[in-house]
Amino acid sequence: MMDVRVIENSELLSVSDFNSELYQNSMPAIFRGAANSLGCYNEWTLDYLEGKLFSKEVEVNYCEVGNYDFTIEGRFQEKIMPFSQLANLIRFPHAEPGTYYLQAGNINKNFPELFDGLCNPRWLLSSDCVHDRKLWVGEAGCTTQLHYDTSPNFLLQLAGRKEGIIYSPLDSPYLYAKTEVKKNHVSQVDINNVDAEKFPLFPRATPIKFVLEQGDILFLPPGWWHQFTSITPCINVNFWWLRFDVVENVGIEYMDVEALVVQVKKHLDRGFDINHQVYEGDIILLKAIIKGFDNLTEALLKSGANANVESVHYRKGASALSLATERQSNNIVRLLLKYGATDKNGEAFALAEQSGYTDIAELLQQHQKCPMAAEIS
Ligand SMILES: O=C(O)CCC(=O)C(=O)O
Repeated sequence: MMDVRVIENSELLSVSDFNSELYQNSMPAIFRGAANSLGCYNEWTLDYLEGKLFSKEVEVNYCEVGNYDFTIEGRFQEKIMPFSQLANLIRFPHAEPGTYYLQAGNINKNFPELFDGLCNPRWLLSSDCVHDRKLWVGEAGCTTQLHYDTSPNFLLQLAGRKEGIIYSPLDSPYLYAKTEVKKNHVSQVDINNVDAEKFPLFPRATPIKFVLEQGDILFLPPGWWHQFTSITPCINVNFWWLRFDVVENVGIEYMDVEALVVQVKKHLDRGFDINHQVYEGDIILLKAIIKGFDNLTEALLKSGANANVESVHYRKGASALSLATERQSNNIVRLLLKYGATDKNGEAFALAEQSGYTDIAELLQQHQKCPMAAEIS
């Protein structure tokens, strides 16, 4: 059995350490008490939610036996009821044998009453794109079936205690994802009652178990399998978010420009700005240049990235053109010129001359004399 990383003094974890130690290494972690230190969640009890949502009709799942596996027809029933009724079902023992769960309520769409009381986990930058905020309110004993998500997730434990079991994406061959479209992120295995004949490889998977306490935040990178069970009545909010980090994709150097334009467009359609800053503070175009990805640089320029952007991180004030020159990337210099880069104060030209990069110096000089030349050549 492995343990999840627990960060006790999460206020000491900077955004860039979060990025380099956890996000980029696909490493889950619990930030103890981090939701409490945000301040906005201290009131989030059942009474607080009832005050905000009293007579609002909400969709609640009722599950008599087993876990809430949405891929199994009839596993749970959906019931519409005022929130106050759900609150009472959670507060007081009831005659029904099963459990009630307001599961993954879409806050952005259905719960504007809660907007004022929400704030982002500290490691989300404004340039990250939160595309979903979900509300989870249920009794002890509610279990969400083992599955993974494709976006990074912050799960906030706002009331109660919840047990989590997670598995690395590397365990996927042992977790038997369903094969049907739209269900293939859900495991076929009931991990509390494993059918050993049907799932012989399951014992090779390594579970990581932990308990989320009131006030904790769990960071779950994309692709990590997870199943949660409420130990007591629980209130959770989770944030699914995205970063515009096509630059980090494995194998990107082999993709063609048009395929990358499609990827970039997907991010833009989700609300990203083409001049989105990565964690280090520079925009994505500069990162592509530094990494020497000609194809991605072209895709970003084609999609409207600013060819004259200046760095704040790699070398403060350096232009995209100077950074490409420093790296002796003739192709990228040519591309930047084609998409409107200008050599402010002749900095890139001086750099090319000093470093003996005669091809680039010539390109820059030619362009200065005749801006169309770089495009023609
Ligand atoms: O808390 C739960 O029941 C499930 C939460 C979950 O699946 C998630 O945050 O992705």
